[in-house]
Amino acid sequence: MSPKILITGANGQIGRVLTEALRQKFGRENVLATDITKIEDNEPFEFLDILNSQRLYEIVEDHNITQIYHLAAILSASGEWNPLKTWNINLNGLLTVLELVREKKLDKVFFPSTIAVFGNTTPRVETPQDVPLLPSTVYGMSKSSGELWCLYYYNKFGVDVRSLRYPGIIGWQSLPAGGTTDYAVEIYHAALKNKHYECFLNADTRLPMMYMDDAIKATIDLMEADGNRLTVRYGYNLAAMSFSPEEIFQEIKKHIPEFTIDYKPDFRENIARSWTESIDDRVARKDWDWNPGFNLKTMSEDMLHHLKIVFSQEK
Ligand code: AKB
Repeated sequence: MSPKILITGANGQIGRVLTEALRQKFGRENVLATDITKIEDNEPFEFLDILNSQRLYEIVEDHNITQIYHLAAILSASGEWNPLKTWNINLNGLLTVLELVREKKLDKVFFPSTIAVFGNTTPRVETPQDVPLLPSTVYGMSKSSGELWCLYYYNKFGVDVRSLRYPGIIGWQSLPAGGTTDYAVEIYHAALKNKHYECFLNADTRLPMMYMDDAIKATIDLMEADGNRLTVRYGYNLAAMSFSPEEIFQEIKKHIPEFTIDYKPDFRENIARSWTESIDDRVARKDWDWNPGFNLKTMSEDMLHHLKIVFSQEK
């Protein structure tokens, strides 16, 4: 029998693509999108503010939900403008979901963690799975505490919680909002539209990144994996590629030779510097056969191909 899935934050950068992918796999009627705003053609859909626990309980009962992908969160850069609100949404939102999954005995829950859990005491290169976590942003603090809560609910109550530490995610389907890795999506739009990009990070600030297709594959594969094989119930390290703004710029320039760039780092540079450069994801590879499909070259070809189509349809 098909699971009945609820996605929170379904209109976000990952949520939109994940909702579509899950609908392809399990059938549209089995995947309920929820968010605080609505976009067109996203049925079935329910409005949901993740802090409204009563509404969440009602929706889960009304739709006979069996699994939750809990994506609703405020990201690293916007989180710094309103730390207490970010903590409230990110941490209390998660606790509401975990408590509901426990009480209603739902089958599974997915929690997106992030490379933002790492901090200045974390080894920066090929960061291992288990390392000191002293995150510098409230977003990172909320996700690192969230990982601990996931582990607690798994150990104490047997809640089947699964989690990934996403790197920066790059996709053509939508522009991200409020993250530090957003530049790596914006740069493709700017290359095609203006032939110039002003980058808010320094030229050499390397970060772990991943193409959207791989992020969606990783998420669904982890959720579908045999639970007995999983040894990590907080956040799995997950890697595909690492690059700096200058490296992605040079890659795009191979396709658009007239493309130019300026570097004007802002507060997001400090956030990026507090994260790591590259990730050791051997545990994910061993436990549930994780293997990424895209590198910087193949991702750039695919991004530019799709964005050209999208922009030509806008004209
Ligand atoms: C952000 O930049 O805040 C996110 C993330 C790495 O979690 N993309």
